[in-house]
Amino acid sequence: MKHTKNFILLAFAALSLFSCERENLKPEPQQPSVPQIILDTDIASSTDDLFAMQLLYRYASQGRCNLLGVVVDRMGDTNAAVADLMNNYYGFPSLPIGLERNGTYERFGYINYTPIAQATDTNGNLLFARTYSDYSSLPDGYILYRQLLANAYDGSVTIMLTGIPSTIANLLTSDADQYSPLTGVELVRRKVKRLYFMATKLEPGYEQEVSAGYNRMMHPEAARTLIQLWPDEVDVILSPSAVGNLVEYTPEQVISDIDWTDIHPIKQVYMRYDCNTGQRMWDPMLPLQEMEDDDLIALSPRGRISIGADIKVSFIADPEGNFRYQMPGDEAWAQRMLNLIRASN
Ligand SMILES: [Ca+2]
Repeated sequence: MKHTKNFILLAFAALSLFSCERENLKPEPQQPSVPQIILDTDIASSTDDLFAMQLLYRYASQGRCNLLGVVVDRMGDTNAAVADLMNNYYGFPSLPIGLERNGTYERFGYINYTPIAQATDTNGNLLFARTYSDYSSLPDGYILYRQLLANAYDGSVTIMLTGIPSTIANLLTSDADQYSPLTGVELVRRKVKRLYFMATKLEPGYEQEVSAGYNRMMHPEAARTLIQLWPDEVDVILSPSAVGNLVEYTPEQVISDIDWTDIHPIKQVYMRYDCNTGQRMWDPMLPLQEMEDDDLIALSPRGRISIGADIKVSFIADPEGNFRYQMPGDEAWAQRMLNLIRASN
């Protein structure tokens, strides 16, 4: 009996040794081969967010990137509904959506998208399919960030912030929760590869801003939190308004380019609203930089950013710095950028 017991114990020991060895042989999890992207959008400030989204859906459909989720950083269920119908229209009905509930609501530049979200066909059915009927069930934007980052490979996530920095600020000030034992800052430090932020009025030769850009003015405290808490180890690429300013997609051209249907969310926006408001293709500069050739949009040398009491930022050149900003191109460059946006329709 004793012998049998010893034999069983030995067998167990051998088995556990074997499984330890198997554990050691297990390959390291592979880094994803394509960019893993979270879009953080104010969606109803101007129409350029819609084109940034359209580009991302197209790249994702071609397998060139993976969309992890959409964060709607402007408050309001209608804005979440527009993100939802965009996800559905472009073939991503399961893409998670998070909604800001402690940020900016109706400030200047706000487009009320209710007629798009509620548009119906002649039978009274919604013109654009949606996944959700009740947007109160969506997680807060910063909670979605925490879920997505907790599940991502280390150093793998690219964030594209084409809107107001309130949700990122809420992420950065968040504490450990059921999704991760890490604070928001630690989650960003560990999981995020790069942040793109459509912001600033920095231009070559202007190392100090002349005025804070729109996205930061929408929530100055959040802008300060982002710049002060963002980890030095994680790269940031700013897209100053001077870059997108050069790329104009006129409302007439948008409508005539989408000539095969009227049932298209961007075309519906252009058919129902006066979009001739001086807006330019600012936000698409983020996906274009990430997904197209490296030399498509020139970048400044590396540096650091400091933020003053007036939330204007100064750029201090530093080869070890984690901030760079995009540089505007010439007329031929602007045409090339516009063509890439038009090709995504
Ligand atoms: Ca925007």
